[in-house]
Amino acid sequence: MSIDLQASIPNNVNLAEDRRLQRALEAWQPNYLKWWQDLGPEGTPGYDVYLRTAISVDARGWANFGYVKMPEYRWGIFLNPAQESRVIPFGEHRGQPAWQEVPGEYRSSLRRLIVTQGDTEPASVEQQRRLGLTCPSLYDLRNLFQVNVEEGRHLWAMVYLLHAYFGRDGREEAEAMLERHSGDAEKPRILGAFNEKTPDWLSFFMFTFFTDRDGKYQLASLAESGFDPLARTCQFMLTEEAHHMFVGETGVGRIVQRSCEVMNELGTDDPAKVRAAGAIDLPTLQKYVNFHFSVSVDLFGQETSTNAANYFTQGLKGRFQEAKLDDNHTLTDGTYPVHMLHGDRIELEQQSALLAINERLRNDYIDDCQRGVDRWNKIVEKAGIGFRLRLPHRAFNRRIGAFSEVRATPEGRIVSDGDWTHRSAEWLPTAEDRAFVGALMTKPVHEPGKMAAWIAPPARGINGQPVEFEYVRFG
Ligand code: BYC
Ligand code: FE
Ligand code: FE
Repeated sequence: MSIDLQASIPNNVNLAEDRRLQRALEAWQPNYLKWWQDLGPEGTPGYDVYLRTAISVDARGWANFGYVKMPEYRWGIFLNPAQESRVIPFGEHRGQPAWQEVPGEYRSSLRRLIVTQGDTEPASVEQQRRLGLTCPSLYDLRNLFQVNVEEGRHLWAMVYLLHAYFGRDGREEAEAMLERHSGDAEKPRILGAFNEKTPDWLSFFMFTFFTDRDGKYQLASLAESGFDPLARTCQFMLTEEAHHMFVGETGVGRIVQRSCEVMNELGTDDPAKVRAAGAIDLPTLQKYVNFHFSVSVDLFGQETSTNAANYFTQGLKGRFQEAKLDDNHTLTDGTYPVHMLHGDRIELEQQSALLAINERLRNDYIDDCQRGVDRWNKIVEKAGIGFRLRLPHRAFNRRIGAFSEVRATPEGRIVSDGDWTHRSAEWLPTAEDRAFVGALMTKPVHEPGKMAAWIAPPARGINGQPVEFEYVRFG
């Protein structure tokens, strides 16, 4: 299934045959481009970037690599091919034909899910806006821009659904996507993590590891939706998402590797000496893990949620890999163990499986994060260093859900406000830590193949190109 790249809005949904929709999207497009210019990667319109562009949505090779100026990137609307006679896979409508139009009674719920998803995409581009100015290499700069243009396309994916299926209020929601901004006091982005800053490259790699991974799990749940256009849109977005998590995992992994090399060269595990040698000490990396993990687990919502239960029963949002789960896919009885707060103790408690949908997805997510952390620890182990990175307890530093009411250590012990104030500098990046990391990254590295001192080179380049390939030309 190939994409019409020559159309003013590249697509594989026969946009040319729907003049009303085409006009509506063509009216939105200039606003999008203005937003990209104002709040997308700063100072980059003239750059030629070696980018991957989707040209087909089938499994065999959908990507085309070449130099592109980002404002000319082929943003568009790409859905996975329709599955013949697909049925709703879960909930009370299970087994009925998947919806090709929005069911009237679920209109506002669906719109809300699509808006929440869509809002995160431009938010992340805004958060990453200035990182290009301090890139550690051309290879990394190119990866940042690849992530940025794809998040821009993910916004297109949701805006298409709003315009195509939600009439006037869909159009208004599409406009509002470009009016809310990350960290804006008056009109912030919807979800907490997307109003945090991504001020430096360590934060960027942590963000793409932890927060883009929330994207993976949320998109996978929406890819099960009984509303077929949403399911197909999200299925294709997931193919792009994999690269974002690759950038995060290998980015942090290369920093870990460089830190270990410096420790071994100097024969020390003294953080001050590692810092003085221009690398990031492992305890500081741990604090960044603690921060980004905790704001990302918040993105899964409350431990027990009637919203999530309704989305599931109504057939709008499923579970991760729904088809692989061995139950009746309606969850009318069934229980699920949930971490609950009892006074100052955290205990696993059986709850209605239906109410526990968010917690279940959070568990799938945490398991996946743990696998990545294990791979980072392999690097440390191989270097012969005793330190291990760890995910903090899910109760640590929460703002959403039951644990937002208490203070918990990274080990999951509830402590007093006084203890927290006293000790949180051991657990979360301090202003001084952030200043140190920021100061390491004041100058960009633009020489092909060269890396900043705080990060090891990647194992290989992009698309079979060497690491020293000229991934970005500044023109
Ligand atoms: N911040 O019943 P609950 C991505 C609100 S990332 C602020 O648990 P629900 C990407 C909640 O709205 C993926 N508010 O909520 C990554 C509710 O409000 P009301 C993004 C929050 O609905 C990197 C109330 O608290 N996609 O793609 O079950 C780069 C009660 O909570 C937060 C999606 O999120 C929060 N963190 O669950 C680029 C998928 N959490 O009803 C892109 C769509 C909860 O009291 N969204 N609240 O007014 C959803 O499925 C759900 O909205 C959530 C929340 C899972 C987020
Ligand atoms: Fe995305
Ligand atoms: Fe992403």
